[in-house]
Amino acid sequence: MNAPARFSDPALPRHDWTLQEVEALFELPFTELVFRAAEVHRRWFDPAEVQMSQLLSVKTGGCAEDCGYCSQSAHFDTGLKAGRLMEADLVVAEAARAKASGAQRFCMGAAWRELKDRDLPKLEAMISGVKALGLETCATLGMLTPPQARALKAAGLDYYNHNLDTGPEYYGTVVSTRTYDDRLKTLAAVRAEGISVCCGGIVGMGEGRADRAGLLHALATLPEHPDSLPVNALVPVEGTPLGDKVSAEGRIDGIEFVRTIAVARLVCPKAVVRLSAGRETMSRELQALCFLAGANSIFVGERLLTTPNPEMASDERLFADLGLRPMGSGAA
Ligand code: SAM
Ligand code: DTB
Ligand code: SF4
Repeated sequence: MNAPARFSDPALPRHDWTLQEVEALFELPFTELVFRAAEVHRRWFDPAEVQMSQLLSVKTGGCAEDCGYCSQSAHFDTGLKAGRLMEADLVVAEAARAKASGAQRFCMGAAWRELKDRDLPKLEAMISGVKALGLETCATLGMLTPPQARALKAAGLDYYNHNLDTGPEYYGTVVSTRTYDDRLKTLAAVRAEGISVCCGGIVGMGEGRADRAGLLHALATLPEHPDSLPVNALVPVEGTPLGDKVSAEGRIDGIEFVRTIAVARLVCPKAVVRLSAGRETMSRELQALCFLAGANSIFVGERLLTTPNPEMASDERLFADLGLRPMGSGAA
């Protein structure tokens, strides 16, 4: 017989989390929550190591979806200039620069509702070219069909990013052009083809703690936990409904952000938890707390997809001051 959950090892992955259990973690005293998360983090990872990914927007703007946070939706006037899908050789040249500056994974993002078969050959060329540089490959291209997922895997795709973004109840407030179920279908197609899953969400969109718990509950009860779990803090973009709302009402409280990271670490103990968008306006101390609470991945480079990210030199100083090093760098 399995031991009741409260007696079992807290570092072992579980898929039977209840929403109430996830909510109860959020309610723990802050230092207790961070301590527990730090303990679990050490069971699976070296806490001095941080994985580094670099993003490139390979197709910018003009997206058919109406995600209320996004600079790239054609539904909002954000002043962003839409572009065409980049040529593969230019993408591979950018990836080579990313590798030279220390990135281990290169993530190609496209502002699409779904991948169209006509664009597959270019994507395949990009993925195989980036892979040939010795980088891990990641793509985020919207919804995929199972045959498309198979083709991307065959081209050398290691990770696919497809976020659930928030709890199921708040989802309809954030986006109306697709459903939670649409997202789950693509995640299942990606998994079925043996591609690693990168799936997380955004906090600070005006959602409540119950929605943050709802997101983490949804991730923790997937048939397999995400391999990468990005926690983005909303980057408010002028002209988007949620960006304008957050600019008026204020950003997410830093302590609550750290709580979200810690709960992510506890409910998906083996996932690489990524401190993702929003670092540009976070203090060094807040980022340090995120690393203590179990974050062990960041995006590097001065741009995310369309918004700014800290300069490489300031991240290098932060790593040096905190005694952190890139994952897999071999240093002791
Ligand atoms: N179109 C694809 C999709 O939506 O899956 C891929 C690109 S989309 C920009 C990837 C993710 O970026 C979104 O799921 C969302 O979590 C994050 N994101 C987009 N805009 C953001 C913002 N302003 N602040 C924080 N995260 C954001
Ligand atoms: C993820 O969760 N965060 C990244 C990546 N996956 C694709 C994207 C962040 C985008 C932030 C807004 C922008 O730069 O446009
Ligand atoms: Fe399009 Fe992705 Fe932006 Fe939504 S988040 S509008 S799907 S690019």
